[in-house]
Amino acid sequence: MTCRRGALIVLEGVDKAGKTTQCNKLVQALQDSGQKAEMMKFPERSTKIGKLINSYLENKSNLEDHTVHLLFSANRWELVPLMKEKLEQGISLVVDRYAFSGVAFTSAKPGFSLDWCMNPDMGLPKPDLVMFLQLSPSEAAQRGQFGTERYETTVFQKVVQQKFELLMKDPSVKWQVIDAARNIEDVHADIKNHSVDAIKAAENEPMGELWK
Ligand code: NYM
Repeated sequence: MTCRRGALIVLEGVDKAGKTTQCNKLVQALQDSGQKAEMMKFPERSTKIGKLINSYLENKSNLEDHTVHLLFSANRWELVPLMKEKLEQGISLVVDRYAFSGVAFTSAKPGFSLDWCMNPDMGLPKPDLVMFLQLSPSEAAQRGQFGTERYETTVFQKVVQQKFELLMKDPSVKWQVIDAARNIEDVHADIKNHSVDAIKAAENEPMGELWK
């Protein structure tokens, strides 16, 4: 008997929405209930491409805007063989940011269309579920100061939020909006329920290709 594939579950949202905390809690909860699950995050800063991105985000180097967009995409593509291998082994992947962050952040810069930004990520493994952790800019501000990385300003994040809203109109992607203003445990319970359903549904479905 062939093994059932794992599900590709993505968490997206503006900065401070609690994505990383919730990804960690979800992986732990899935493992505790006997499911095979692992976490991944993008950008994956440990690869050669990831190191270029890291230095850019930390303002230690400057990269031309199109160039850095393509590097973020290349950083996803370089991990596709590993992602597919794990999914085929029945491991569900919980991913902290994916192509949607790629498009939302670059298209928030002047002169970048959504279409141009989506192109390089077309054909990536398609998530079985994308949960968008919704948090208003004022609620995000109450969670403390932004860090010192590039893009971490309230003005830029507001535009990023609008770009995410445009992406969420695409019915070819299974979006689920999660109210991230609630306490950590309530948000987690919600995320876990949606994930368990997605894992069950994915077992019987072939892997799709994003935006194709
Ligand atoms: N980011 C992330 C992009 O601009 N493009 C992408 O494709 C991805 C995946 O990098 N501000 C931005 C969003 C974040 C930053 O932050 C990565 P973190 O804290 O590592 O998630």
